Amino acid sequence: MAVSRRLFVTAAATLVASSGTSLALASSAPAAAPVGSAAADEPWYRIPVSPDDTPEELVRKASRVRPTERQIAWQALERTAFLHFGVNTFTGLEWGTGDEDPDVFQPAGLDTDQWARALRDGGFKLAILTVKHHDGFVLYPSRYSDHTVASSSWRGGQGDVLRSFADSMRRHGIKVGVYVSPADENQYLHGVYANGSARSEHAIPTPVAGDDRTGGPAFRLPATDYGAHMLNQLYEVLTEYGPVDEVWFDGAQGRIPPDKVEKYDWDSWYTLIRSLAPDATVAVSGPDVRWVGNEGGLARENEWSVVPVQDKDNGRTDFALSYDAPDMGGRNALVAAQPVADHLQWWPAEADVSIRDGWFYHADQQPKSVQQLTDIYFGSVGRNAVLLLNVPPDQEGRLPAADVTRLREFRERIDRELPEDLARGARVKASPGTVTVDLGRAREVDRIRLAEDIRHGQQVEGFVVEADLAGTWTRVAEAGTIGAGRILLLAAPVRARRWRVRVTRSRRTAHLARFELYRSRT
Ligand code: FUL
Repeated sequence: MAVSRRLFVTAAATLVASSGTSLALASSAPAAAPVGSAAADEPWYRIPVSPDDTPEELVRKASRVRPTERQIAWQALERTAFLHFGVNTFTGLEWGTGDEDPDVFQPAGLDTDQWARALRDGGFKLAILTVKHHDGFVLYPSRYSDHTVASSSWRGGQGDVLRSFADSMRRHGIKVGVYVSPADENQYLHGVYANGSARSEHAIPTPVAGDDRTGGPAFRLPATDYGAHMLNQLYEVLTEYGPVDEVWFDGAQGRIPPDKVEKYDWDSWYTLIRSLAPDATVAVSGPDVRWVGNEGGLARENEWSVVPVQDKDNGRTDFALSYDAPDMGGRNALVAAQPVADHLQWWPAEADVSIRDGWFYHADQQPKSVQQLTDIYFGSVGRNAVLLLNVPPDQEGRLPAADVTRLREFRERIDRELPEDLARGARVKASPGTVTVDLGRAREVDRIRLAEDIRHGQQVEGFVVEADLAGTWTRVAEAGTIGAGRILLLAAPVRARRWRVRVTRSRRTAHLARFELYRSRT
C-alpha cells in the first residue's frame, strides 16, 4: 500500500480503499490553526514554546509542527552519498593543515561518471562532494583563494572537480549536494579566518580584479572578513554549478589556537542560500536537517522529526538537548528540554557514516561488509532517518573497485530484503486506529514497512502489527515511532492472510502512507 491520494476516515467508519491511499488512523479532532509565529514562507515548521507550557500543551504544539516542502522531498531520498575528496586523499590525513602544497592534488584518472554510475547502481539519489574541507583546499578554481585545483599542475591548472562532479551526477539522475567547510585552516594562515574582525556589511559578490561576472544577483549582507569569504565562495558554487539540493555545513572550528574563534555568520549564509538555491536543504549546522548524533549511521530506536531546539550564534538552529540524547522528541524529551528550548521544529535526522573507517581514502582500509551496510540501512532508513553513506574516491580519482562492487551488492541485498510488497493491491479496511489488509491467501511475511504521511506531521507514538493466526489476532511486532519510514524485521517468517496495524498511542490523527508486507529472499 503506498500513498497517492488521501482518504479521510471518520470515527467508526470502515472503508475499503484501493491501493495508493493515505489512511487517517485516529479519531481525534482535525488540526487547528498553527500556534505562534512561524516564518511567513514556512508556516508550521517551527512553533515557539514557553516555560509556562504544560506537558500536554508541549505535545499539542509538537503535533502541529509540519515539514516544509523541501524537507518532505529530502526525506524521500532515503539513500544519499558523501564523497570526501581533496588534498587529504593524497597526504593521508583526515584533517589537513591548510599549508599543503596544492600540487599534491593529482587525480590523474579522475572519472566522475564512474562515481555516478556506482552511486546510481547503489540506489543513491543525491551525492554531496567536499568542495572544501577544513584545510581550505577548494575543488573548483575559486576567485577568492589560491589554495585550489587551479594551483595544482593537474590538468595544467585547468581542472575543476566540482564541474565534473555536478555534470556527471545530473547526467545520471543524481541530485547534487555540496559540503563547504566553515572551518578553514588555509584562510587562518592568510589572516582571514578568526582574525577578530567585526561584522560589517559586505557587497556579495565582492568584485575581484578582472572579474568576468556581470548582471547576476547582488547582495549586501553582514559578515566578518571570513564570513564574507564564505559568502563569496557560496555565491560561486550556487550561481555557477547549480541547481544544488543540499548544502552541508559542519560546525567544527578546525585546529586553530584556543584563544582564536570565528563566530560564523550563519544568518547571512542561510539568506544567501535561500535566495540562490531555494530548494536546497541546509544540513547539519542548518535549519532543515539535523545530525543524528553519531558517525555510525544509526538512528534511535524511536526517532522523532519534531524536536526541541534553541536559536544560537547568529541564527544557528541548535539542539536543546544534547546532540546524542537517547530520546530527542518523545514526551519526556519535550519536558526535559523546556528550560532551554525556544521552539519545537521539524528537524529530521541524517545518519552519516563512512563505508571505510576514515572519511578520506586510505589504501590500508577496506569497505564495510554487505551485512554491516544492511544493518546500517535498517538502522537509518528503517528508523525515520536519511542515510548519508560516505564513499571516498582514491588517488586516481576513482571509487575503488572493491567499494563499487560493495555498493552494488548492498543495493541487491536491500532489493532482496524488500522484494515485493505483498499488500500491494490488497483489500484494505480502515477503522479508528487500525488498518487491516487481506492478502487473499495466506502469505509468509518477515519484513514490515510503514510510513506516516508526514504532510500531517509525525503523530504515532506507539503501534502494534498483528497477524490473524487461526482466527486470533496475534501480535508479531510493536514499536514506538513511525515518521517518514519504519521497517520492522521479524525474527522468523509469519504466515497469515490478514494483517493489521493498530496505533496504540498517537498525538493527533495519524495518517498512514505505507503499510507494506514483505518476505525477504536472503
Ligand atoms: C566531521 C568532520 O570533521 C570530518 O572530517 C567529516 O567531514 C565529517 C563528515 O564531519 O565533523
